[in-house]
Amino acid sequence: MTLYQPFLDYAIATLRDRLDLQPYPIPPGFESKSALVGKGRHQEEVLTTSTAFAAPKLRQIRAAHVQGGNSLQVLNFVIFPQLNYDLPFFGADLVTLPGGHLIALDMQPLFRDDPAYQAKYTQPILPIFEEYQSHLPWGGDFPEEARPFFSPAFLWTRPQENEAVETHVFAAFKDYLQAYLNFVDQAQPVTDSHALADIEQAHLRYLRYRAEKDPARGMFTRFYGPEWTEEYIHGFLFDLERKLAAVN
Ligand code: DBV
Repeated sequence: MTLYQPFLDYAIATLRDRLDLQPYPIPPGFESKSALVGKGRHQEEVLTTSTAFAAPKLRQIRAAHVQGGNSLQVLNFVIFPQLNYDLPFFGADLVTLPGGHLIALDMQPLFRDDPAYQAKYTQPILPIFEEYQSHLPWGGDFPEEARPFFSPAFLWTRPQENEAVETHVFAAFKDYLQAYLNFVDQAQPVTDSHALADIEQAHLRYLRYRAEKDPARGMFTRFYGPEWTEEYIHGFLFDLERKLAAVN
């Protein structure tokens, strides 16, 4: 059992329980990828597996799980709503590297500075955020240009111990996911054409940023090469532009 497998198992079981899950296609060759990394007795297999679903109101629910031994574990889990809902993105980036853990967990807003949007999608999360802040203090240094994509309830922390991940981070992950699914339950379709255009722009802004700045690009390129990596990023992890191009 690896550090983030229980997170992924919990997420899938919860999604099955609360949503009408449908399959979502993973491009051939990207469901599972492995490479041998390092030399001699430091050699280690690095396995990356992908999971994806769709559901009513949710365009793509997807996870990338990297397992490369005790000092390399990643679960990147994102939910992209359909473009006719004003729902935020559910974003979890759970990263374990030789230097420790790096945890990012948020309902990433479409419209960061809109007070009505904050009242709807951030205020209800603040009590959960505050509950975990004492155990999971602010993680410090953070790319300034990423700030518009995170809410005031952004849980960003760098715990040293596995135990903090297995207890507090896991509990926070569960609470954020349940709260997100409450938002999904309540969401009503948007029909106003101006509002729809704003939502599409917000999705594209987010997605272009993440595809361009993906902090895992260097790691994936080292393990699996540049071709596989670019196709994984644009064809699976952040695929909206491809999907829009395919229908237009
Ligand atoms: N991050 C991803 C995907 C990953 C992934 C798809 C599948 O978006 C992993 C893998 N994140 C990953 C790795 C690192 C980080 C770091 C491997 C470590 C990179 C390294 O140190 O070499 C949140 N993730 C980070 C960082 C942040 C995030 C802020 C630190 C990066 C830095 O300090 O420069 N999540 C990440 C992010 C956004 C988000 C930037 C922006 C919207 O949603």
